[in-house]
Amino acid sequence: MTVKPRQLANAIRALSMDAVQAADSGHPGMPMGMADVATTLFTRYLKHDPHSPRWADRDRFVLSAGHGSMLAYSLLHLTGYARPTIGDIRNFRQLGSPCAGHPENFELEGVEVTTGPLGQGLAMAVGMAVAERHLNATFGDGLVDHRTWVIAGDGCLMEGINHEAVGLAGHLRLGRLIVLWDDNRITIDGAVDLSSSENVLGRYDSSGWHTVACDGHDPADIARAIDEALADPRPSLVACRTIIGYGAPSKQGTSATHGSALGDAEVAAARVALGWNAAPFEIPDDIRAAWAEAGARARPERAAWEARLAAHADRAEFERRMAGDLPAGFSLEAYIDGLLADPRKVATRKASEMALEAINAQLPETLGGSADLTGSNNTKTKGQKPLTAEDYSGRYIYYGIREFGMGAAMNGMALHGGVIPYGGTFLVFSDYARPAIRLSALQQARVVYVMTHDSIGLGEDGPTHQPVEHLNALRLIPGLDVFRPADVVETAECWELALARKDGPSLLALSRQNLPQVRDKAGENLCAKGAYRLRAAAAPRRVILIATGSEVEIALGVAEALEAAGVGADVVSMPCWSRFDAQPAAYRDDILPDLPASDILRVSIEAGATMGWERYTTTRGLRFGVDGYGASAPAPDLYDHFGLTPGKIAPRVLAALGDIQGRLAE
Ligand SMILES: Cc1ncc(C[n+]2csc(CCOP(=O)(O)OP(=O)(O)O)c2C)c(N)n1
Ligand SMILES: [Mg+2]
Repeated sequence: MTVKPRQLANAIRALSMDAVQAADSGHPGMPMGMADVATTLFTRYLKHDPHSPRWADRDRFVLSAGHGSMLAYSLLHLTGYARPTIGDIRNFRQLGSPCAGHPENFELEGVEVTTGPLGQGLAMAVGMAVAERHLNATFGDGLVDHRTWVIAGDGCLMEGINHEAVGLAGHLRLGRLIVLWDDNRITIDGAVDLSSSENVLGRYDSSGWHTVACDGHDPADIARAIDEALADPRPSLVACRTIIGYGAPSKQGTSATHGSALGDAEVAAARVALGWNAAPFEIPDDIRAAWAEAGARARPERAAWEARLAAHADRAEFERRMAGDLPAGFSLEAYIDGLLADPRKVATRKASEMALEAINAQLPETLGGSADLTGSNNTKTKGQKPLTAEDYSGRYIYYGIREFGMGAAMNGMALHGGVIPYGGTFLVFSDYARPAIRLSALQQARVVYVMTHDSIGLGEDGPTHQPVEHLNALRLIPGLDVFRPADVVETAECWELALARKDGPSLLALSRQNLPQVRDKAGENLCAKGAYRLRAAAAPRRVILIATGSEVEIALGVAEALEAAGVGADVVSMPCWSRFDAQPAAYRDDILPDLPASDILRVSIEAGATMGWERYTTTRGLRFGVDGYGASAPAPDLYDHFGLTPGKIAPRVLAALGDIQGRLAE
């Protein structure tokens, strides 16, 4: 190659500063600072083929410092991916361009995960590295043998989740994970030492990582450090000393380059300083050719891999798993039939374990785990061996008390492909994992959150452990299916739906307390519609009781009391709002007929915040729930205390009907 590495890197610098300038918004500093490191990685180490971006054995590259998105877009464009085109880059940050403000996995091949919320990219990379080792243990070196590379900034390392991710990666000795840290000592507010005096390498060292430093503007020194990282069996942190905004003569080294356009004068001065004579968005032919050649480096390797796959005994299974398809014969029907024949009263967390026994036996791709609540979340099935540094073939991960780290790692696993991750904690601690749950949904990742102890029904642990606002807070996350099954059958159905959903996450909210089996008829998966009529009114219908999870049993009790008073009441079980909302209007109108409250009173019962239930009860209906914090007591006492018993709800429903009658008579 006659073109010097510095010139290759300058192509990244020019595209980045010009795109940010054109948009008059964006982050030029990071791409300009890390251009030399990224060039070394992409021209000498990264195993990828822009012409086959989904090649299963490609290295995964994660730009954890997602604000430096122009770095990723430049690299993808220059190495020969079909998108982004130069037109896409010209439209950086504009509506319709795949070059979004921060990299989005659903916009561009080669963008493996969505980054921008600092810290999560690196934590997702940990999950990718786990998936890689697990699949390697399953399918062997011939099919799975790749690395996970991360570019992270000071922010990614400062965020709390970094502690969780680094702890997990060190413990699992994920030696194929290499983090290139943009050690520029600058963040938005100024110098890193305004807010931090941490010995970062020391922290990584003590977590079982290999650490090494290099001059991030010297290709030979960068390569030396990467070679050292490759040779070390531990995960590696490479501290790359860089100058943010490298090449912008009056602004480099300062936070002024972090997140705003450099300005026309500074861009012009940078062209001079870098010796870059090409017009904006133009790449000189020799430099373009050299980048294309670098992009084609791994093509022979990919071809050899294709040949190995073609001849591999497990080819069909490997392809199925990487495509994310469930095995053709997968079904929970036999298991559910067994429940119908022999009804069970169990907590839905136990019901989830029972369903998982049937699921894990049929689906080798599930990778379970819990954030140190295995025995409470009921996430581990009988045959499940732990996944450890000594044995990556295990299918159960002890995440430790790292809810956020677990969620992010599961996102990485799901987006790596080949595995379906599920992981547990208490529903109340969904708050600790919430940013990862949000990213599961945004990234369309199939992750299953198993969240138990889903209400005051957990009892004596009290209000710190009793979720109240969580169900509705989670339902607000667009693209997340929140399931709250009422019994052992619904739990199996919800699991079926979660697994079948290739393009998004699901969260199962499960009870600690035992619940009677309310479903007794075989047939279709009724939870698929999100809500269904569990019991139809016997007397003329005046009330529709809508309940979820453990409160369906209560709704049935209320219906009984109302019917005894001559008032007909439907009971609607509503395990999943989002799925119900997606049903055709005719179905929704059948379940919740659009009538004035004078004709039918709608009542919701859920042991959580009532705000939001107006959506289904209308503001004229009644909403029974818990609008403050819970309390410490045995569950039955709490249900009574908060007025969530048939004996307390039925009279209030009758009184409301009486009021309506009274008003009508006036
Ligand atoms: C969780 C989170 N908090 C805050 C931000 C806003 N933010 C974006 S970049 C940044 C500073 C990051 O500093 P560093 O990683 O050192 O990036 P550099 O300035 O070196 O490019 C902040 C605070 C964010 N994207 N994510
Ligand atoms: Mg920085």
